[in-house]
Parts: sequence; C-alpha cells; structure tokens
Amino acid sequence: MAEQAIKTDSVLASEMLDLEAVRGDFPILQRQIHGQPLVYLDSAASAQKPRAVIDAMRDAYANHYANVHRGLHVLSEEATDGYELARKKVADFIGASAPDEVVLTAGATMGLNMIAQAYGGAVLKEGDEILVSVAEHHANLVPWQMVAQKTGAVVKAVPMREDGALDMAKATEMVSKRTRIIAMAHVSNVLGTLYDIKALADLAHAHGAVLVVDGCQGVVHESVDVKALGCDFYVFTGHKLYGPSGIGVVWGRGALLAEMPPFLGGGGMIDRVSITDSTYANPPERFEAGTPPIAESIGLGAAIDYVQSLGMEAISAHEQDLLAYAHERLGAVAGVRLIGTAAEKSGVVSFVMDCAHPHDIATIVDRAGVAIRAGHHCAQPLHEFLGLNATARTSIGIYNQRADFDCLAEALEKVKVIFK
Ligand code: C6P
Repeated sequence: MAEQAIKTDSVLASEMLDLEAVRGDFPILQRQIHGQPLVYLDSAASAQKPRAVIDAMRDAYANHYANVHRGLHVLSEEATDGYELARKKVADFIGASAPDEVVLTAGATMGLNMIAQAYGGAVLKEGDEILVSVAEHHANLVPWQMVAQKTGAVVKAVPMREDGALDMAKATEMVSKRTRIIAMAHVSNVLGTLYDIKALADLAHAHGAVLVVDGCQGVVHESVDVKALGCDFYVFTGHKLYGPSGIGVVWGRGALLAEMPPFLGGGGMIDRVSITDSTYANPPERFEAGTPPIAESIGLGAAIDYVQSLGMEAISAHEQDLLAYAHERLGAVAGVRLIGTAAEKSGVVSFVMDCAHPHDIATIVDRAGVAIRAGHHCAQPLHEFLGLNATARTSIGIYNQRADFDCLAEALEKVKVIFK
C-alpha cells in the first residue's frame, strides 16, 4: 500500500515536468550535429546550460561586476551581494544549517583536495586508515593518496558487488578503529550506483570517523539534505548541475570547518597578517583565498533556482523513468552488456559491446548526433576491478527523453553493421 502510494506520487511528479518547456530552456538543443538533431547523453561529464544561467552570468558581467568583499563602491557591493546570495541558495538547496557552512571553491576537485589536505592533513597519523570504494572518481582518490603519503596513513578500497552495488558487508568488515575518514561517492559516475549515505555515515560515526561524500553525480539527480544524510562533508561541482564550470561547493559541518586549518593562503582568508605569521578568518572565508569565481557563483545560484523551479522530485521521477527505459532499450540490443545494474541507481548507464571498442562506439554514434562518453571516466581502479579497459557511458539530464535512447539504440545497430 505504502509502495503503491510512493509509485503514484512519483508518477504524478514525473507528469509535473513539462519536458517540452524544459527542452526549450536549453538553446544548445537547437543545434544540429552532423546534420542530425543533437542527442546529448553526456551530462555526467558536464551538463548543458539553461537560458536562465546564461542570462544571469551575462547580467552579472554587463551590469554588476567588480571584485567582492573588497570595495566600498556600489558595484563591489552588488557583486558581493550576488556572491553571498549564491552561497545562501546553495545552503538552502542542500539543507545546510547556515550559509557559513558552505565554502565556494573552483570545483569539486579543488574541494576534495581541500578536505584531504586541510582536514586529513590535520587529523591523520601514521597507520590511520582512509576507506574509499573501488569505484571512486580519481578526484576522490588521488587527493587521499597524496595526504596518506604525507602522513603515513593508508588508503583502503571497498569492492563493489557483481551488480555494481557497494559491498556494504565488506565495508563493515573493513572499517576499524584506525579508520579516520570514509570518502565515497553519492552516485558512481560509471556504474550509476546510488550509495546508502545514511548507512555509511552511521558506520563512520560508530568508529569515530567522518564521512566525506563526493556528491558530484548525486546532487544533480537526487534531492539532497545533508542533515538527513548524516554526512560530515558534501562536495559537488556547478557545471554538472546546469551551472557554469569553475565553481564548486564544499559543505562541512560547522564544528569541523571551525577546527580546520586553511588550505590555501592569500587575500581574503586572513584576520591579521604580519611578516612572520598570520591569523585566519572564520569559515567560510578561511577557505576562500584570492578572488573567488564571482560570475560563476551567480550562475550557480541561477542554476539552483532553475532546478528548484522544476522541483527535484519531478526531476528524479522523470530521470528514473528514463533510466528504466535506457536499461530496457540498450539491454535489448544484442551484443550490448550493461555495466552497473544495482537496484538503487541514478542517471548513468554504461555498457560495452562484443564487437567494438567504446571509443569506436562513441565515434560512430556521434555521426548520428548522439553524444556519449567513452574511456575510463577517471575511474581507472574500477575498470581494472571490472576487468575492462574502457566503457561507453550514457548519462541523463533533465532535458533527455525516451526518443534519445531510441536514437542511440538505432546508432548501436549501425556500430554492429560496421564492426560485424
Ligand atoms: N566527472 C565525468 O565525466 P570536477 O572536474 O572537479 O568538476 O569534478 C570531478 C568529479 C568528481 N567526482 C565525480 C563523481 C565526478 O563524476 C567528477 C567529474 C566527469 O564523469 C569528468 S571526469
């Protein structure tokens, strides 16, 4: 009965998304590629931008631009207001307790490096352990390796199960009293697996560790409430959320940010400076050295307004419908093997074909106007674990429709003809 109610809700939510209007909001969807209408199935790499974001950034540069937090003139005040409003929009969007818990960075990679160096560098001791999953994007792996090499800590990777779900039994087995940090994705950028963040947070906290979530592929598909998820840090990037590149977010619990030393030194992050030493500003300024991404933050704020105007529930319902259709449609193409079929998934469908290398697949479907990604997707350890050197990956954005996967499936038939 409860399941029935949820299903009805999601169907209603899906119906609430006016797909034609949404598609009309994205100018790039008017483009033809090789004489065919663009079918963009690469939003996990970077999403396309709605007019609202493009206009907000143009307006910021045309009418309100100056440096922030520095000038006493009108333009600087307006730019500062725009920048701080973006911080507040992010805080509201992810359920942060206060805007001060939101650090605006140059992107998720910068944010994860910041947490690894500033938090990890301060707490990790020789023999401590950092638990990741084998499916992590390099951005949530290499920074931990770097801080491990500096501190003598050890990085350990939890395997995935056959279907691509995280092996929670193994994670529970591998966590120990030496585990200081668990760092995992919200959603895998290759498998699409949705990690059980609440369970991971409970596991971390039961061992006195913190949970860092790489939310790049999560926040775009799922409604995020950092307090309900129970994590300690949540990181994402603007350009996958229909915003600009060059902007990202680190949310951290207030108490953790307050104790964390700065990552980069420079203007804007200090309290007092003398020739020999300095004291630092409170968070978030402590972590925002130098001129920040000003127009980009305003663009991110506009992107958040945009997705909120559609509603994250409606977006999720629409994308879950497409995900099921993509599995069905691509899974029915003879010779295609889906990679990642966990019960809990979001937004990503990867696959391989018997007859062709993923790079060849991507090149051939591009001739039909279909943009997909091929390679290791910055997740080499996962591909090694799967015994593959590459996969072809489709990823879903709010503007995608069932017909996009029909086009792809037809193009895959051509791949078979060429490589038979
Ligand atoms: N993944 C993809 O095609 P940046 O580059 O800093 O904005 O985001 C890095 C990043 C971190 N974590 C995850 C889970 C990601 O998917 C990405 C970016 C792109 O899968 C580009 S490699």
